[in-house]
Amino acid sequence: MWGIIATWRMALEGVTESASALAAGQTAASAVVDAVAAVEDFPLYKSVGYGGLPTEKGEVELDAAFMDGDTLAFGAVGNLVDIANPVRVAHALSRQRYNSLLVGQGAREWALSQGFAEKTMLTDRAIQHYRKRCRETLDKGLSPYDGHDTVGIIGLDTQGSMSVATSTSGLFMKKRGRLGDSPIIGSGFYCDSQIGAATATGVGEDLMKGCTSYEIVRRMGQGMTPQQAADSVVFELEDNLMSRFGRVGDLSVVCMNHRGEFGAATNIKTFSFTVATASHPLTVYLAERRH
Ligand code: SD4
Repeated sequence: MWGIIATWRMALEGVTESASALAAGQTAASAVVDAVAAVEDFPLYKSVGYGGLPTEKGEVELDAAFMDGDTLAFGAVGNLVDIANPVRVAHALSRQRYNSLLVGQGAREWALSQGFAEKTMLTDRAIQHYRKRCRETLDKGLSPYDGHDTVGIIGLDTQGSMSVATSTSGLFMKKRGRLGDSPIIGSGFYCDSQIGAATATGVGEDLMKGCTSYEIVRRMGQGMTPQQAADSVVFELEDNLMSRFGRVGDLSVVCMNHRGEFGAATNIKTFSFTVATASHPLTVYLAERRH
C-alpha cells in the first residue's frame, strides 16, 4: 500500500508528482518534502513559501516542519526570512539530535550554514495585497487575519513508513515573531508509522489549544477510523472553545492511518483536500462541515 493526502487544492500538482513517485517505490519522506516544496515554489499561492503574505511589518516570515513516523524525529523552523524552501530546512533539522525547532535569525543562520539558498520571498503581488489590506482594514474594519492557508502533506510508502510535512506564511498581518501551529509538533502535525499521521490548517491559536494532530493520531491508535478521529477531535475542540469563549477560529484537518485509510474534517463551510492511494485514484475533495 502507498498513500498521500494534503490540505487544500493548492497541493494538487505536488501531490500528483509524489503519488507517482510513491507508487514507484519512493520514500514517504522524499514524497512529502518534494510535494510541499512544489507548493512553496509556486508564486501565486499566497499563504505558503515564495509569494506568501507578510507580517504587519511587511516581511514574509515562514514556518515549516517535517516528521518521520519511523523514528519520531522531527525538524521545524519558524519565522524564517528569505530562504528558498523552509520545508527542506525543516527536513534537514530532523536529522539532528538537538536543535529540532529553530526560529528567526537562528533558523536563518543555521540554514545558511548548511548551504540553503537565500531568496527574496516577498513578491510584488504580495506587496500589492498587503497595501490593499492595509487600506481595507482602515476603511472597513476588516480583520487583518483573514486569508491564510497551510499546506500539510502526509505520505505512506510501500515499505510502510509514514512522514508528514507542513509549510505556511501563517496568518496574514500577524505580529512579527508570531508562531502558529504549523511548526509545532503535535499541533500542526504528528506522525507515527505504527498508527498514522495528521496535519491541520486554520487558526493556529485555536488548533494549538487541542494539540490537534497528536490527538487525532492518539485516537486512531485507540481504534477509531481516521474519519471518526478527525470529526471527533475537530468538533470536540470547537464545542469546548465555543462554550468557554463564544467563538472559535477555522479548524480543518486531514489524516491517514498506516493502512492508507484517510479522513478529513472541518468546521468551515467547505475545505478542499487532495488524496491518492494505491486503491484510490487521485481526487480533490470538498469536505463539508458535518456537525
Ligand atoms: C497558522 N495554521 O499559522 C496556520 C495558518 C493556516 O489556514 O493554516 N491557515 O496559524
